[in-house]
Amino acid sequence: MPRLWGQEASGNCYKVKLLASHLGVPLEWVRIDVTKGESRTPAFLAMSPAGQVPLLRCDDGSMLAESGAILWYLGEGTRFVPQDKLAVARMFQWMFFEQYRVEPNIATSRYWIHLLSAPARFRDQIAAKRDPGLAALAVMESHLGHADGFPGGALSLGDIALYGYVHCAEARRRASRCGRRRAMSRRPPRDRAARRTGGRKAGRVRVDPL
Ligand SMILES: N[C@@H](CCC(=O)N[C@@H](CS)C(=O)NCC(=O)O)C(=O)O
Repeated sequence: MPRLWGQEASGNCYKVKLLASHLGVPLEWVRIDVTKGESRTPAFLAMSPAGQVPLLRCDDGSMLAESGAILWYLGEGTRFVPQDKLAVARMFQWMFFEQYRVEPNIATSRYWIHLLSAPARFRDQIAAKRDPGLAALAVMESHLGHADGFPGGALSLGDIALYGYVHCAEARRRASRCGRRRAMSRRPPRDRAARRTGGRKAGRVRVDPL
């Protein structure tokens, strides 16, 4: 069974759990507390050079980091990847957009506010992220004026990638259609395997609004 190192409140980890849940792929969940430096230990860095979660150990023992790469690894050849070459490229267009415009603004603010619980300490940084974060949401909203997803059509890895953080952004109403809520609202089920291994708390990912 693939093993996923992650932290519940991380949208990057949530993306992977959400896709795995849709696909019925069981994941063994190993909880890492990045706020306590658990992703920067020598042992973890040996598996993940950037010292970040999510980190996937594939069935053959290979390690894979970066949420987008993991989504592709799990999703390739499934209904979450379009058949048409241009549609695949457009799916990647939105996945790269997520990493460059959404994740650096919305995810980092969320990290300071909710994981570190230190909004006052990071007040200036959070303020600096607000306009670019809203601008990213506006780009998405504009796209949704003429499409029903990212890129549109059947649910794709682009929808999953963007849903990871946008669904819990403060201005989430702006992108309320992102990922077509009804289909996306399915949350990962409890990870019984992870509960068996080491008693670490796993299961339903709870993501609070930013
Ligand atoms: N681009 C990466 C970002 C991963 C990332 O930022 N992970 C955070 C948690 S959401 C982390 O591990 N932070 C701990 C650290 O950087 O030390 C992805 O999409 O997976």
